[in-house]
Amino acid sequence: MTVLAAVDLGASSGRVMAAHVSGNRIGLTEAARFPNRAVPVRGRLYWDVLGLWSGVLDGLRAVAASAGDDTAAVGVDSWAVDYGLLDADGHLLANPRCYRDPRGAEARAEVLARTGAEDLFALTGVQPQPFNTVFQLAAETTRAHRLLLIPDLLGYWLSGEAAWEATNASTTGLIDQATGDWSRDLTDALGLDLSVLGPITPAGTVLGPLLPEIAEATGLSAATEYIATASHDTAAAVAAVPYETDRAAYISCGTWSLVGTERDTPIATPAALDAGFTNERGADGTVRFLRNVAGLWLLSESVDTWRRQGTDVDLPALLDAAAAAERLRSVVDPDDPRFADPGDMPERIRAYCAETGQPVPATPAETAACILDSLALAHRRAIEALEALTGEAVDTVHIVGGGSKNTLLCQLTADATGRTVLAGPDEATALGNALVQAQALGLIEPGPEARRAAARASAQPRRHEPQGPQTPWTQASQRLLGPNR
Ligand code: ADP
Ligand code: LRH
Repeated sequence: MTVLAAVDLGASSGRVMAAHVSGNRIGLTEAARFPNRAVPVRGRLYWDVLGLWSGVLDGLRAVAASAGDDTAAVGVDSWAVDYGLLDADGHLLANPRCYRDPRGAEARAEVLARTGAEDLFALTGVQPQPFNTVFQLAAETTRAHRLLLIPDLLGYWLSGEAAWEATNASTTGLIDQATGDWSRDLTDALGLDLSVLGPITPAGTVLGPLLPEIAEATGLSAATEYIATASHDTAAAVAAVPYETDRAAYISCGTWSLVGTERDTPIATPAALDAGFTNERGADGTVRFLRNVAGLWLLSESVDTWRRQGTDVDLPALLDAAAAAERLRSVVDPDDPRFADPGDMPERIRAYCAETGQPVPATPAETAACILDSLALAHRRAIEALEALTGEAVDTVHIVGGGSKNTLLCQLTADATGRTVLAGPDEATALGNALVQAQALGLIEPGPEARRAAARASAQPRRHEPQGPQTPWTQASQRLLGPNR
């Protein structure tokens, strides 16, 4: 049986999965998992990319130990927008900055003052969020030879080949959506050095075998290929959605909730800009029209805070207690900028509730209930905006990623949206990463339809039907979020 190693680096954890391909079905086994978190130093926020690299090598060793020469290929995906800069000899110049680092917001204001938000959105199709690569790069002073997005950086270390994979490149805010290539007009206008970027590589390109020293260090065969898979984690997750109808939306739910659909053409209108939507590229060049909702970040930061303060919190027990708590007692807008930085999330939630005249969540259970009710409302807001902007009705919502294991959030999303929720796969990103690799090797037929059939064959989603009246959700939504937010 052919095995593919799918390396998936999320903002909260990295994992290496062994993907066993049999016919058009892929089964995943976890070879390694390691925590990931941004590291603050002197007011800056970095990723420990070398710690992640060590975790990846450990994981590849574990794949080699179990699958040996059956391992045909390796592919890496990660969160979007962040990058490492290399010198002319190919060495890393500094630790990559985390997208939550404060520098992007200031540069964003300066760039938008020059380009205008609507014009920049019309050019790139990318929602001007402070963390976009374009704003981070505008804040850089370092002179570099090359810029590689995180998965391309790890791919370079594994294979020796530099690539600029298309799905992740599409998140940078540096691409002209009309041509699909880096926008020279934009980089010239902003004084950015286009020479640090290279040709865009389509998802599913075989870059070549692993470097001999990597094969030796991991025990993988020297014939193992490195594949530029759909390297944006959200693109990989969307590539693994087990669609049952063509009126379905997805929520790729982990640190973020990415709520959207796949389309043939972008929507880069002022209305889409105002509603917070972005146009990213899918594995087959489709448009992933989606909105970033803050996601389970609020919960994971809360759990970290309680642990730092000496209260050990068990996630399943916390979710049971949140399920038993009163619904919609207090709600927050998860996308309020005050929740974007790492820190004491429960305190910020208490302050928000006090300011808005709502009961202040006192216990972890009440806080978790507030977060999950609020996320369900934010999911509803995004689905409604999606329908309004696309003119297409959504009857089913697929929740994929780690958040699909949160049965309470899935049920609340069904209740709040009034739509069927299909939950899973929870490792959709690794599955999509492996599906794109399998197609690149000809193990699965090419094209989106064959991949969707393989995604369906590989996943058994859990069904949540909406329960209870819609009215409390509608009222909470209007009260707090406003009709169009
Ligand atoms: P990322 O890729 O952004 O790091 P994941 O897709 O791995 O995120 O999802 C991580 C989130 O999934 C966690 O923050 C947690 O809230 C949720 N999660 C993980 N395991 C479980 C579980 N067993 N039950 C409920 N939620 C879970
Ligand atoms: C999710 C994700 C998302 C981006 C964000 C920076 O992990 O890739 O799609 O917007 O990280």
